[in-house]
Amino acid sequence: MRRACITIALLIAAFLSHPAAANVIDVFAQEFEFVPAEVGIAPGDSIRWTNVMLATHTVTNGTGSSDPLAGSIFDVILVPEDQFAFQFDSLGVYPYFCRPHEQMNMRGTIYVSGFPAAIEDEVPIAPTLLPIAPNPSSRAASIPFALGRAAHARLEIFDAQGRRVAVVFDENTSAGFHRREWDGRDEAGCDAPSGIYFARLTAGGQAESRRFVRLR
Ligand SMILES: [Cu+2]
Repeated sequence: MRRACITIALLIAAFLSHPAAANVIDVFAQEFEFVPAEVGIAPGDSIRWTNVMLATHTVTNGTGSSDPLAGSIFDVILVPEDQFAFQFDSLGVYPYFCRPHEQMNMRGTIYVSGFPAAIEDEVPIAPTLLPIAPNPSSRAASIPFALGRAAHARLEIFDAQGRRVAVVFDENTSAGFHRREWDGRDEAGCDAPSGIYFARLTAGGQAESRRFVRLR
């Protein structure tokens, strides 16, 4: 009897916690910025903030500490490696900020729209490359990046002379955080030599580059 009750409770819990097509989108506290800073989602989607810095941050709704509504919906302290997820059920625009780094303009905005296609255009694609690891790398290099909204994106590797060495990917990419590996091989499949390289992420006509070193 008790087991049946637990089973039914679990089924109800699973049903309630599983609204149709809800997504979880990652935002990272990275280099005193929220990345991506602007995210468009649909009602029922969740944002999951992760602090990948060694500093402590907060995720506080509102436009700043002078905002009378600051912290009224969420106000969470994230120590290094902490995560906080929040499900946005209601339509609206939700600005938020980090209390300790408000003066550094550490802010973001979540757009919750019932018409994702309409609001999508208002959210910048803002292709952002995050620090490549390991750096220097001897074999594969892990390249983290983020997009503010879904877009066709291309990630290329160039050498110090500006020659393209490899195309890591070139495809439609969802909003949020991603991580791709460059296996260290050039377009001919040969191991690229030691040296300075640049990863370049291009999306929506914008490009961002990040330097890294390869040591074999
Ligand atoms: Cu902060």
